[in-house]
Amino acid sequence: MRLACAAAVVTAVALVTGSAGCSNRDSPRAHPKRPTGPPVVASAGPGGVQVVTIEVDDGLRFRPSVVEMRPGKLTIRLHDGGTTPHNLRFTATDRGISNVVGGQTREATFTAAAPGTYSFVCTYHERLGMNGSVVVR
Ligand SMILES: [Cu+2]
Repeated sequence: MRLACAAAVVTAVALVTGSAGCSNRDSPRAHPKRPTGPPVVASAGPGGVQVVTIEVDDGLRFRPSVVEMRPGKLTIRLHDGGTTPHNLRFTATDRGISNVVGGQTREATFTAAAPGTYSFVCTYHERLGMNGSVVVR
């Protein structure tokens, strides 16, 4: 299984580097996956790229936390409606979307050619169960 980053388009905000606040002291196993609702099917966008918006806020959850798509390209728009910074990182590839906070939206387009489940986390709040997955059918 492979999830490749095809392109990254960022809204007009400063590029944030690094991952301050990340800690691996606690095992993620202590906080199992808890879907925040039913899976959401990514919608068809321009050029055959599938699109989904994932909302985050001070509740420390991805909504939706499970996204379903067909094999192909998926643009994820990560919108933070709160004041807590978040990011999104696919655990198998270390690719994802860097910090959003305070009303910002960042998006990136990924290619998932093969069916499978691709897990992602917010690296800041992984230990608190902030995780999700893209299911390619
Ligand atoms: Cu977070």
